Amino acid sequence: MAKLPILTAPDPRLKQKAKPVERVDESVRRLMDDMLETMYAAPGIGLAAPQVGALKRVIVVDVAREGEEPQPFQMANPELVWVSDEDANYEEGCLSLPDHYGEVARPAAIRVRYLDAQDEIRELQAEGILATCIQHEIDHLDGILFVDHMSALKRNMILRKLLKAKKQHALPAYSAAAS
Ligand code: GNR
Ligand code: NI
Repeated sequence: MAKLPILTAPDPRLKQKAKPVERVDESVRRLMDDMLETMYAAPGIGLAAPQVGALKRVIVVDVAREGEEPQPFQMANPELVWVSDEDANYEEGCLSLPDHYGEVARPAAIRVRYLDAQDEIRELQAEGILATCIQHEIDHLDGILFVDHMSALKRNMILRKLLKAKKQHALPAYSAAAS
């Protein structure tokens, strides 16, 4: 397995729509395994393939807490086949928006259909943080970040800060000379 670099916003690759996987073959399984390793190392509770620069509809999730039995899910082509009328609010974070958090309302319970690592069709009913995390990851496959669910004011504030941090990181000599 290999730990992969995680893209941070703003990055055009995080705004693109990912392509469905035709079949979960050895290369998709390797991507799923690398993504789980990357997610655990971050650490995070979910990761979508576009966050590691792969524009494929693949996500991994594990919302088990430290000390609990791990509960990893590896999903290709995840699709919501049912969502509850009731919404739930969670304070969300994202490995591609480091150090920024915001409250997002999403359906409280979902049913997701997907291909597992063995290329078998499965369905999972989820609620709580698992339901929120799966929806957050499916959003990534459509180029949507959690800040896109917030007001333009909050979104732009966060994105401006990330852009500034990125410029300072990329051009330390220039920034120092310019300031
Ligand atoms: O690690 C993560 N935590 C999190 C918390 C609340 C709602 C969603 C998430 S997912 C995030 C990892 C990530 O960026 N996945 O795309
Ligand atoms: Ni995210």
